[in-house]
Parts: sequence; structure tokens; C-alpha cells
Amino acid sequence: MSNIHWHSNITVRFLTNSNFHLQDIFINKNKYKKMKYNILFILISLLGFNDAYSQIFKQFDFKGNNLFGLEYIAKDTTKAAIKCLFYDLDADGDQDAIIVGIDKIDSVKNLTFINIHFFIEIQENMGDRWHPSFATRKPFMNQFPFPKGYFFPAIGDLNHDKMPDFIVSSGVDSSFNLQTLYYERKAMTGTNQFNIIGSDSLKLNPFVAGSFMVPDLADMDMDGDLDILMSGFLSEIDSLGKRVEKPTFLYAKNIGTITKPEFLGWYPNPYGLADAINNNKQDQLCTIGNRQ
Ligand SMILES: [Ca+2]
Ligand SMILES: [Ca+2]
Ligand SMILES: [Ca+2]
Repeated sequence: MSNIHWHSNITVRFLTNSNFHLQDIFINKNKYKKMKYNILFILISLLGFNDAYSQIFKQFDFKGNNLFGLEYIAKDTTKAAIKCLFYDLDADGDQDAIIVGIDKIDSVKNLTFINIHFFIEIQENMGDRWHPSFATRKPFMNQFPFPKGYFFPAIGDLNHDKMPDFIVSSGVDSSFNLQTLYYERKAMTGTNQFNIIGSDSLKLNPFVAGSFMVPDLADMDMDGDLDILMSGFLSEIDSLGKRVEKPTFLYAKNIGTITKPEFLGWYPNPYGLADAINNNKQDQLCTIGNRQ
């Protein structure tokens, strides 16, 4: 949808909703005089809106690949990224990069989750908030406590102690159901940096085995704390007895205190966002914004 088309829709809708009828002009001259000023005001507003709109939503310019020293693949061509997070890890005012992916997969006959090994590395931003320049990758920490199962993290300070925490999907339990884990950060150095809280304590139901869900964090209700967004596929048996992957979008509202998150439970699609482009396929929800 082009800018002009979108802007036209707004214009049409605005005028349609303004109770503006041509016959009124001829019926009441005073009303017409007053309306002239209203129309002038509307036009000035729209011109101002259009200018602001085109500045915000102008097309992006492609600048190149792997800018700012970001390493989506390690220099030895291993460890390809499957998720890249940005967060000011050292609290110096600029966003640092956290790169997550699969380190290696064991060559075994019966592949299980324990045979899939993940990595998490960081690239410190050596530039500033206006001129990012990322140092080469280094490990997030010695022996990161990966869950048994998939490892898809979202980062944010869930308990407001200035130490970034993770919401991780999906460690598997003994029945291979997928869990949501809260990696509460309790230290910034050392080998024991996280207190890992599972789905039961979080009161967030696990997802049935075979599901695939990716988390994100955002203050969706704008009450000052981070809520969880989860999008992906739930494994289900359809009416013909066939296992299918159902596109799913879920929201868990944070109803805890500012220092202790607590979640209301999973609720489906509260914002009508499940299929943003209306093609009956689940769209990956990504949030953009300053979380600090
Ligand atoms: Ca930083
Ligand atoms: Ca924290
Ligand atoms: Ca919130």
C-alpha cells in the first residue's frame, strides 16, 4: 500500500465522518462561513499531517549487508544466527547485540533435543547510540544454562532491577511439552547468573509437544511492565485425526508488581494481530521500541 493511497483513505474517512453535507452550505450562510474556517483548518491539519507522515514513513534506503560489524555468521563461518536481540547490556547508552543460534547437532541415529546444542554470544557496541559499531563476537557467559529443548529468548528487565532478564521458549518437560521459562538475572558476572523459573511457577500453561513458539516482550497495555507475546504454531489433531500445526498468537498480560512479574495466563489474539496480512497464515510478531 503506497503512502498516497493510505493518506487518501484517511482523508476520505475524515471527511465522511465530519457530517459535512454540501446542501448545508446553501441553506445557512452563517453555517457556511463557519464551515469555511473548519475546512481551512482541516486542510492545514492534513497538510501538516502529510508532512509528518512522509517524514516518519518514507521508504527505507538499502545500505548493504552486515553493517556496523554485525556478525550473523561467525568469522569461521559457523554459528549462524537464528535470532538477533538488541539491548544495552552495559548500560552505556547504546544498544549491544545478542546473537542466538544452533551451535551444532550431534550425528546420532535417534535425534532428540539433547543432541541440538545452541549458542548465545554478544557483540558490544563500541560506537555510540547514533553511530553503532559492533566488536567481534564473544560468549555471553561461560556455560550458559541452556534449557533442554529449543532456545528462543526475548530480553527485557522484567523485575526492574537494571539487570536484563530473558523469557525463553521452549524448554521441554518430560512429556516433551514446550515450556516458557523466566531467566531472572541475579548477577552480571560469574557462572551462576540466572534463577530459572518454569511454566508451573509462572502459571503459564506449557504448549503441547510438537508446537513451536517464539517469544517477544513489550509493554502492550502501557502500564509500565513488560507483557509476553508469543507467536508460532500449536500442534493439534484436526477433525480427520490428522496432526496439524495451527498458526497461533498469544498474549500474557503482566499483572504482577513492578519488581515481581506475574502473568494472567495465555489469551489468544487480543489485539487482532494474528494474521496481519490476511492470508490465513500466522505472521511473526516483532515489536520495535525502546524498552529501557
Ligand atoms: Ca551498550
Ligand atoms: Ca531484571
Ligand atoms: Ca504491561
